[in-house]
Amino acid sequence: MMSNVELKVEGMSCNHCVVSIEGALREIGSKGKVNLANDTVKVEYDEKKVNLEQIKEAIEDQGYDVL
Ligand SMILES: [Cu+2]
Repeated sequence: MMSNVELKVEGMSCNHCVVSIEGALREIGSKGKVNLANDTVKVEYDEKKVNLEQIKEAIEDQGYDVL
């Protein structure tokens, strides 16, 4: 069962941010899509493999704040 969440993320400004965040989410086995226009990241993930806390940590580890 796949879950979807949309997170508000502070500090994203350019394509480097998109690549960093989407890559970090891929590494933990989820699929992220950054939207720079409204500062959000949509994440699709399998709750059996990864939880929301890990998703937030992966983004924060790249240097961004999850609101
Ligand atoms: Cu950037």
